[in-house]
Amino acid sequence: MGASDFSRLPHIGESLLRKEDYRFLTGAGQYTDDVVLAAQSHAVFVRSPHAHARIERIRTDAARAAPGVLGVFTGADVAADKVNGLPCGWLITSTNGAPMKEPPHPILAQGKVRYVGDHVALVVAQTQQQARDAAELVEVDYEALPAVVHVADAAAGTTGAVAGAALHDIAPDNHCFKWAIGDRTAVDAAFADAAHVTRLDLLNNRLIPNAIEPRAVIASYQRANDEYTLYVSNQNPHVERLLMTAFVLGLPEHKVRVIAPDVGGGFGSKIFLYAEDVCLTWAAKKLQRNIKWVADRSESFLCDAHGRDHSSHAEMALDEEGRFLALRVHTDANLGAYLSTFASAVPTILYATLLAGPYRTPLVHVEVDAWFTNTAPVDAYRGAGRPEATYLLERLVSRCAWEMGLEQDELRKRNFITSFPYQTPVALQYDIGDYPACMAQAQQLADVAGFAARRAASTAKGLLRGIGYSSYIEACGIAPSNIAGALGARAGLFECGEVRVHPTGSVTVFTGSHSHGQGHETTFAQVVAARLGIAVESVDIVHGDTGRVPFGMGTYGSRSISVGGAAIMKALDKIETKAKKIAAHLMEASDADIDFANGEFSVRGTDKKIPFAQVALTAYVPHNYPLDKLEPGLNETAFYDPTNFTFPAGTYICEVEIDPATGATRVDRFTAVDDFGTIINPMIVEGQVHGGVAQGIGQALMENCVYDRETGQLLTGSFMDYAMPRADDFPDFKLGHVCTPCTHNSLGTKGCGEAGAIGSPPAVINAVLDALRPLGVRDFDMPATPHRVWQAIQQANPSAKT
Ligand code: MCN
Repeated sequence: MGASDFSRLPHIGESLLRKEDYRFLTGAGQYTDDVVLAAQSHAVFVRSPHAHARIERIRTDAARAAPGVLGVFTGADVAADKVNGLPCGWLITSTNGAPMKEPPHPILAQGKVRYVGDHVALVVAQTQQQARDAAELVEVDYEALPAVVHVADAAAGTTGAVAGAALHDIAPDNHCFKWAIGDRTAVDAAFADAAHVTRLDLLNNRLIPNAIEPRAVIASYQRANDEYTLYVSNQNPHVERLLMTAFVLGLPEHKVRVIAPDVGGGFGSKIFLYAEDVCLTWAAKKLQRNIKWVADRSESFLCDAHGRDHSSHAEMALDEEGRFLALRVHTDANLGAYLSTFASAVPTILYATLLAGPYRTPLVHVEVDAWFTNTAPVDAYRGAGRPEATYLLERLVSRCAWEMGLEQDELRKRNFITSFPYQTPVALQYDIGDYPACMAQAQQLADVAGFAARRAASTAKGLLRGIGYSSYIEACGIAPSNIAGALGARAGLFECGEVRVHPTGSVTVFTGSHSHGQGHETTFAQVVAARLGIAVESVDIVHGDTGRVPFGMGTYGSRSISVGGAAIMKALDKIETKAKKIAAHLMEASDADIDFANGEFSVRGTDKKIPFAQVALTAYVPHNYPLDKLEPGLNETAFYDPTNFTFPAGTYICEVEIDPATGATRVDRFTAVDDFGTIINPMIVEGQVHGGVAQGIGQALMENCVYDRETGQLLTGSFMDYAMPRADDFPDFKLGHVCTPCTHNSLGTKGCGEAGAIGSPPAVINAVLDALRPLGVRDFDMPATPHRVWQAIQQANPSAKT
C-alpha cells in the first residue's frame, strides 16, 4: 500500500485518546522501581567527590562488616573478572586518517576518577538504607589532580595552568578527534569573493536531562538455567543487551533477557549502556541475589549523560542580494570524561550534516574538534546534534539579515530550497519539503502584521519587544544501515515488527521501538487497525522486552513511526498477502481477484465477501484450507531498513517582552508550523511539539549546567540550581502543519518527537536579540536569564544603568 492510500484510511489523522493513559493516570503503570523480586537486595554506588584524582587506596573492610551487607566491589574486582569497559557505538575517523581516541571506560574506576560522580565502588545490602550506610564506610584515598571542564581549557591539559589535567594516557592532549566535512578549498574561495561576510561566535549551553523517572535497574540471575533478567529504565533494550553481552560481560546473548517496562521519559538519556546496569548484572551472579538500584535525583544530575556543550565559530558568505554562497564552521565539542554510547556521532554525523539547513547554500565546510574534560559524559539529548546545528545556523542567518538591513523572514525566503530531491553539500539528500509554505503559515498564525503595534504597546509600558525566527530542518530515522556503517556506525539502523493475528481476529503487535511517553500503544494500534479494518481496541502493542519482541533497535532520533511503523506495515503486507490466499480458497476464487478493504475480503466483480475475523479463524482452524500450499497460522515478522532519513522541517516564530530594569524575559507568543508528513494522531503530535518547544524554551531561557572551572564540581546539581521550565513560563503555543508526505516510507510520515526542541532555541534568542538590538546588544549566549539579559543591557549601553 502506498503512502497516499494509507493516509486516507480510517483512524489515520484521528486524535484518538491515548490507550496507555488509563493505567498511567490511575497509578497502574509498572515502572522499574515498581517491580519487586523475591529476596531483592539493594545497590548503592560510592562515587567520586573529585573531578580528577588518582585513587591511592580503597578500604572496604568496614563496609563489608556493616549490617546487612552482601557484597562490596571495586575496580580491582571488575578487573580480576576481566569485565570489559563500556563501548562507544560510533567510530569517527580523524581528518588525518587516525581513528578517534577510545580510552577505556571501566564500569568501576581503575586507578583514576575522571569526573565528580564517577563510579568507584558498588555496595550491595539487604536494604537500601543498609547499603547507603555501608557506602559511607568505604574509605578512598585520593590524590587530587588538576581538572579541566571547558573545551577552551582541555587542550591546555598538558601545559600551563592546568598541567596534569590529561584525563587519559591514550589522549595526552585531551583531544579525541578532529573531523571535517565539505570542500574547504572551494569554501575559502567563495569567501574571498563574497560581497558580505557575517561572523558569529556562540556557545550551545550544556544541559542535564531530567526525565520524571530517574534511571533504575533490577538484575536477577537464575542459577538453574544460567540466565539473567534485567529490568531497566531504558529506551532500547535489545541494544542494551547486545552491548552488554557482546562487548562488556562476554555472556551469550540468549541467556540475558532485558525488560524495559513503563519508562517515565528518557529524552535520549536512557539510550545508553550505563555502568550501573552492567555492575548490577555482573554482581547478581556473584552474589546469587536479585539486586535493585534506583538513582536518586542528585545521582541523575551527576551521572546521566549530559547534552549539547558546543563552542563554535561560524561564518556566512553572501552576495549583494543576500544569497548564501558558503558557510564555514569550526566547533569544539565537549565529550566529557569518557565516550558514552553515541557521543562521537552527535557533534559530527548528527550535527554537521544538518548545517545546510533548509537553504540553498552551495558550499559548506565544517570542522569539529572533540575534547575530553573532567565532566559527566555528553551524549544524545532530545535532538542530538540537530538542535546545535539549527541554533548555530538560525542565529547566523538572523544576524546576516540584520547586518544587511533585511528582515529576518526576507533573507530566509530568498534562500529556501524549493525543488526536490535536493542534494546538500554535506552528504544529506532531502526528499521533499515546502519551506516557504511553513514560513507563510507561521507568519499568518503569529500575526506578524500586528507586531509593530504590539511593539509600540510594549514600548509605551517601558518594555522591550522582539520577534525571532527560526526555520529548521532535521533528519530523523537515521539510515540506511550500510551507509551509516560506512560512516562509522557500529550498529544496524533497521527496525523489526511482528504482527500476530489471533484466531478471533484481534491482533498483538511486537515492535522493536520503545515508548516512554510518545504514545506508541495508541498510534501504532491506529496504523494496524486502519490497515486491517478492525477496531483500535482489538490491537495491543508490546514493546520493551527482549523475551517477547523478536529484535529491535529502540527509540531515539524520532524514528519510531517512520521506521518501526514501516516495519509493522511490511509485516501487515505479508499478513494481507497470506490472508488473501486463505480468503480466495474460502470463496473459491483466484488470489488475484481478491480485494481487501474496510476489514473485508471480496471477490472482484461479485458480491462475495467475508470478514477479516473469518479468515483469521480459518488460519488457526484449517479444516477448509489449502494445507498443501499454505502453512496454517497468521503471524508475520518484518525487518525494515529505510533508504533515507525523513526530513521534518518548519518555521517557528517567537515574540518576547523584556523588562529592561530587571532583564526578565517573557515569551509572549510562540508559533510553530511543522511538516511531519502524514500525521497519524494530531493530538499526540501536538503533545510532542509542546514538550519539545518547552524543552527548547527551557534551554533558551533558564536551563544551564555549570561546573566550577577550577575544581570541576557540579554547581548546578539540583533543581535549586538548575532551573526547569514550568507550564506558567509559556504562553499558549500556536501550532500549524504543512504536509509533504515522506517519499520513501509506506506511511508518508516524518518524525515529530524532537522538532520542538530543535527549532525553538534560536527563535527565542533571535527574539531576545531583536528586542535588545536598539540598545546596542549585538550578541548573546543562552540562557537568557534575567541576570544575563540585564548584564547585556548594561554592557552594551552603560547609560541604561538603573
Ligand atoms: N507521530 C504521528 N505522526 C507523525 C509522526 C509521529 O502520529 N507524522 C506519532 C508517533 O506515532 C508517536 C509520536 O508521534 O506516537 C512520536 O513519534 P516519532 O516522531 O516517531 O518519535 P519516537 O516515537 O521515535 O520518539 C522519540 C522522540 C525522541 S528522539 C525524544 S528524545 C523524545 C521524544 O520522542 N523523548 C520523549 N518525545 C518524548 N516524549 C516523552 N513524553 N518522553 C520522552 O522521553
